[in-house]
Amino acid sequence: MTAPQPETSSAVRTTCPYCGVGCGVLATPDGQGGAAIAGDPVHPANFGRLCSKGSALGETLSLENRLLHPSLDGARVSWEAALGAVAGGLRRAAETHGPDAIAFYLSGQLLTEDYYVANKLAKGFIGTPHVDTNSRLCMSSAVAAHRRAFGSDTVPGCYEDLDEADLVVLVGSNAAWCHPILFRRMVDARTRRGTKLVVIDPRRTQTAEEADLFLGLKAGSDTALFSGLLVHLAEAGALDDLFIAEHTAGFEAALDRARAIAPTPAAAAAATGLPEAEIGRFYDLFTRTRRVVTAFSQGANQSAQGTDKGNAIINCHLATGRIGEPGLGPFSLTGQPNAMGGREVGGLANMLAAHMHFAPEEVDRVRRFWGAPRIITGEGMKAVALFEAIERGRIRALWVMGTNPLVSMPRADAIRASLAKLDLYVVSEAVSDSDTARARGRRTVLLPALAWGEKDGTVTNSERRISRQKSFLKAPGEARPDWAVLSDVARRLGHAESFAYRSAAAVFREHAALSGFENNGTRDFDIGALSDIGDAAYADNPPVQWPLPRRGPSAAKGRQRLFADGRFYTFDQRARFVAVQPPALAQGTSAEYPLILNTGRVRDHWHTMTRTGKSPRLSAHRAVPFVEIHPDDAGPLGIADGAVAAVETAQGSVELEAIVTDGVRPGTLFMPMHWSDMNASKARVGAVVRGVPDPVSGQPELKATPARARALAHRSRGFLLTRGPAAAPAGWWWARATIQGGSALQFATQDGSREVALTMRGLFQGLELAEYADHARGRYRCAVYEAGRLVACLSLAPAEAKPDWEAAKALFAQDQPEGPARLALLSGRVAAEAAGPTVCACHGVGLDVIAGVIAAGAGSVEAVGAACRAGTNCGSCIPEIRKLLPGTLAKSAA
Ligand SMILES: Nc1nc2c(c(=O)[nH]1)N[C@H]1C(S)=C(S)[C@@H](COP(=O)(O)OP(=O)(O)OC[C@H]3O[C@@H](n4cnc5c(=O)[nH]c(N)nc54)[C@H](O)[C@@H]3O)O[C@H]1N2
Ligand SMILES: Nc1nc2c(c(=O)[nH]1)N[C@H]1C(S)=C(S)[C@@H](COP(=O)(O)OP(=O)(O)OC[C@H]3O[C@@H](n4cnc5c(=O)[nH]c(N)nc54)[C@H](O)[C@@H]3O)O[C@H]1N2
Ligand code: SF4
Ligand SMILES: [Mo]
Repeated sequence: MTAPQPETSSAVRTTCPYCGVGCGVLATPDGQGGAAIAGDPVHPANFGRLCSKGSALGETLSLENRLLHPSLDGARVSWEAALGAVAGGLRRAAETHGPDAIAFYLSGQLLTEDYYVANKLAKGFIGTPHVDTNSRLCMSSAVAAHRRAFGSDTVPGCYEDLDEADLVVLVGSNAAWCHPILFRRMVDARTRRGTKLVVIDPRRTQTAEEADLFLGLKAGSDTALFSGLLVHLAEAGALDDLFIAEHTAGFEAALDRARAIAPTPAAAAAATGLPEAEIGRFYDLFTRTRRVVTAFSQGANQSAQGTDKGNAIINCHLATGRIGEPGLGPFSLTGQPNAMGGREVGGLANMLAAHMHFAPEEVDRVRRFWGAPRIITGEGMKAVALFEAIERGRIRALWVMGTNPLVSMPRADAIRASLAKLDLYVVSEAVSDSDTARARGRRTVLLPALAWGEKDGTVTNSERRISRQKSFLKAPGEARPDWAVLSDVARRLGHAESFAYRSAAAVFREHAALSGFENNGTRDFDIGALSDIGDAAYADNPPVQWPLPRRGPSAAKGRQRLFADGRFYTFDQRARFVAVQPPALAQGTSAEYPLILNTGRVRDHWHTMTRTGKSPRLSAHRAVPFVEIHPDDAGPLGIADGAVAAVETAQGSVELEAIVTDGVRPGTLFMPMHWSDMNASKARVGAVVRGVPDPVSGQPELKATPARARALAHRSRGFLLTRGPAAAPAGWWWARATIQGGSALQFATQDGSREVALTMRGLFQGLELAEYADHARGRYRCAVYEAGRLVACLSLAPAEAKPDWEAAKALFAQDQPEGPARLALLSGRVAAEAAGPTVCACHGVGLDVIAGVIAAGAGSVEAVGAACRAGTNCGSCIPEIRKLLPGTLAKSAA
């Protein structure tokens, strides 16, 4: 008899929970709550590769900071009591104020099954239209642009198009950091077939450093650039007249408008702030190259004119008939792992379900399918309006699921204050300490959700590919899948029959059936072929691309590209050109707020850091919240590189470490969105961002808030490393990061070395303190031992001589450092070889080491890898390594 295989012996095929690339992951559980992580070699998104975030998934699985039990107003309660409080609160809100006093705020990180049930419950059975999602902040302008152009929210192409393009234009996308595995496909295409890369971004990002042509345009001026391109295509005789005549409408009006915005390359140059010669090169490349993919992301979407940016891009593709064929097309890069799934189920306030909206026959169809007499008949409020309605007392019950709006929503301080007006505030979360989970309404219910590795369901990536996320870990504490919790609440509200799901597979079947219901090719989203997938087939379902109808040419096998036949989902099957509005630049800047604050992402953190913040590897690349500022602005303001500066807007203020760089345009600032009140004294992006919504999509402008900056004077700077997270004394500026073997605070303070020495002695009373002090020079270092074990260490210096922490971090990784290491901690001198700031997160290789091997003769990325392993695993740091090589330095300076 053979013993059953232990759980640890086989790898589970699942999908990375981070970005919309949707890489396949092989997770091999270790039987102790952890897992070994590898790329899935057969997944068509990544063919075995993973970026730094995906590779470090194993470091984020620990249960510390997890929400493990339901709670009511801060006290642990049973599921029974929590669900009773939710159902009771929803019922009361509906009875007293009407069902539309209830709102749901969902997330592109929910699985399709969770999303489907939430949407059905709210729109079909509770009868509130106010269901929106963080995808409003992410994809909604792309959705609106698709619908205006194609009549449907369809991404026409696929990843293979990036392999097969001769020109890839990236608009407002830092793909090297945000879609790293797709970016590697683009770079590979360059090596293989000479694909050219154009990057359009007001900031010289890591992606821009890799480009053949970088267009550092003025923030918000993209519509002028692409209007100028449309005019140029017309003048150069590069239009596809047949395609325009047979498959589109509205060309003349769009071209007239483009002529009004940017009649000549010179006009486009003036509007965008770019040299005319660069514009000429771009227009020329685009005109000459048939196989062009124009991929756009948040620099396009997160804009007060985001929908027009999308349509200005799509106009150029329609005008040249460059859509629906291999190697070309407009391509919206989705951000979250299931941004697409959310759109499929209809999670946005302006959708109903399964890519249906609110035409009477659509409402009727969904009503019949769901058996939902109370179904809503029109759009609800979009995120910005929805949260404003809470401030006005219009929304009385809010259920937040899988998102952290107190960090990620614009005007987040105002939102935080308004939550107190809610009669019911429900948060479904995987962690207990997110800013949103720690906030309070009049009645607050926290519901613990299963996290990645525990939950089970499907996600859809940027190329419409549906993949499985599978559970390979035990459900911790009392955490449950969101779809099951929603179904329980539905039952308590009297809808047991319609929510009698026994598994995620059952939910998926219903979702698939709705997509195919009375479809007959009239709706793009159709996965009817999966509507009776069995439990076993669902469990093993390989990644498939929709559409996947029961009948027709792509029946049951999926389709890579749409629109090859030139037929679109408008009533006359013609695509639409859109006459876009002229760009309105630097809106709202004034003498008081003369700068423009741009926001975005760093390579190794994911959003509000509730997961990546747990990984020492991922926390090493960028460990403090920062603001990038141009030397021309920093100089007069007295802001020095590395010092702490305040960034203030009409909405609020943050305090960040300044990086003085000509990578941002003069007059602009850039700060990352990741830090929250969990891990920094004052660095929540949402506190300062204004978020004017795009008039078409309702997506808020997150890349251009009027702002000012100011130097903040501190007496001392330092770091404190501890085994567990330490709290900084009140009044200090600080940021916390996870390090190997503990937690680190970087701080700035008005205290001098004497005061800090006293603080340390107070904090670590009774333990052995080894100290070095030079109070005359404001320096103090201290190592704290408990029975020989190093438990804390601190280094303090005058603010302008901020101590470097790399060496101390390396020593702290040892539990019981020996003599020389103990001395090094105090002397501040590095005993071991200096590594410098981490560049390669996978192998922990620092800048100094890489610079060293380059100085010693390593002349290529490959040679650097051979010499010190940097860049040899996930490759996310290759752009940074390339920048250190002598040849590229010259190129980027040009
Ligand atoms: N490492 C990492 N990767 C991620 C995420 C993460 O949190 N961390 N999040 C995922 C999610 S949800 C998303 S939505 C994607 C986002 O992926 P991206 O859109 O690539 O990332 P962002 O940094 O938000 O913004 C991209 C760029 O837009 C530029 N930009 C600002 N204003 C303008 C403008 O007016 N015009 C143009 N052309 N560009 C402009 C910014 O300078 C920035 O470099 O990343 C996904 N991947
Ligand atoms: N200023 C500025 N603001 C931005 C952006 C920007 O570029 N600039 N980008 C915007 C964009 S594109 C996005 S996508 C958003 C992202 O912003 P958020 O969605 O607010 O950020 P996350 O940190 O991803 O929050 C997801 C939360 O869901 C929890 N979670 C994870 N899995 C599950 C689950 O299965 N169930 C439940 N119930 N919870 C779960 C996580 O613990 C985490 O707290 O931010 C937006 N805000
Ligand atoms: S590119 Fe990185 S973060 Fe995105 S899905 Fe792949 S491994 Fe995950
Ligand atoms: Mo996003």
